[in-house]
Amino acid sequence: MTTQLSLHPEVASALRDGHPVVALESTILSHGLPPGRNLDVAHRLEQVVREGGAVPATIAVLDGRPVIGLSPAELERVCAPGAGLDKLSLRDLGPAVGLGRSGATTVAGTSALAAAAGIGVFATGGLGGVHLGAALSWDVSADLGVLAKVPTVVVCSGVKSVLDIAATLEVLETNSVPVLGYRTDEFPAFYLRSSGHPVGWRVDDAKQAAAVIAAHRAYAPSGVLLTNPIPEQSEMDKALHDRLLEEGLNLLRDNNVHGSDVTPVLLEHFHTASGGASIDANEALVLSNAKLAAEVAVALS
Ligand code: PSU
Ligand code: MN
Repeated sequence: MTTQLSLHPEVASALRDGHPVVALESTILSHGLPPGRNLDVAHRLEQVVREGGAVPATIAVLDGRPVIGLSPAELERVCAPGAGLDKLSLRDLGPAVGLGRSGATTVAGTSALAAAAGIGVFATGGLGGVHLGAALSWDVSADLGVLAKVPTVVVCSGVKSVLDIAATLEVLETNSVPVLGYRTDEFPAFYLRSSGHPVGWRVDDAKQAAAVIAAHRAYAPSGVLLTNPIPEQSEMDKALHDRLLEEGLNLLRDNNVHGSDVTPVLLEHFHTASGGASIDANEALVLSNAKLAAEVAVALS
C-alpha cells in the first residue's frame, strides 16, 4: 500500500515547470452522466482545457492508487458501463487507498487530492450543498467543509436547485469561502442561469478572478468558489425544470433515497424524464466551466 499520488508524467512536468494545470473530477463521469455520453464529455473537457493553454488532470482512485491525470485507458475504465466505482468524498479516500479499491472522486475528494498535488484550479459542473430539509436530516455535502480547508478554486455553475441554495450560501459564508459571480451578480442554479440569490462579488474576466484568488490566498486557508452560469443558449426551460424537480423530490421521498445516492438518483431522473435535455445542459455548462478554469489557471501562473 502506498499513499503516494500517482501523477501523470505530463501533469508532473507541468507542475514542476509552473505551467497551468486544471483538475477535473470523475464522479460527474461515473455517477452524473450516462455511459456512452460520459467518455465523450471526458475527452471534450480535457480538450477544452488544452485549448485554453492548460494541462488537464482528471482525478480518481484506481486499485488503491490516487491518480492525478488519468491516461486514456484509465478514463475509459472510469466511464465504462457497469464500472461499479464507488463515489469517494474526502472521508472515503483513506479507506479506498488503504483497501486497494477504485472510485470516482467528488468535488470534496478531488479538491483535496488536487491540493495535495499542488493543483490550485478545478472545474466541475455543480457543487454539493445543503439539502432541503437538512435541519432534520443533517444532509450537508462535505464539499462545503472541504472548501473551507483546502486552497482550491472550484469553477462551477452553482448548485442544483434541488438543494437549499440560501442555506448553502450561508454555510459558505460561515466557512470563509468567497463566492464570485463570473459576469453575473446572481448565484447560478446549475440548469438555470439565476437563482434569485445575490453573490458576494462579481468578476468580469479571468484576470480579475486571478487577482481576487491571489489576494485571498494571502490571508485565508480556504478555497474560492467561482460561479459561472450555464451558457444562455443551453439553459433549460424553466417550466420543464420545475416539473422535473418536483417529480425528482417525490421520487426521492417515495423510494426513501438518502445520503450519497441522492445526487445521482436525482440527476438520473432529470436525464431520463427530460429525454436527454438535461444531459445537453449539463455538458454545456461543464465545458464552459473547464474553459473558464483554464483561463484562470493561465492568469494565475
Ligand atoms: N452535482 C451535479 N453533478 C454531480 C455532482 C454534483 O450536478 O455529479 C457530484 C459531485 O461530484 C459533487 C457530489 O461533489 O455530486 C456531491 O455529492 P453529495 O451531495 O453526496 O456530497
Ligand atoms: Mn449528502
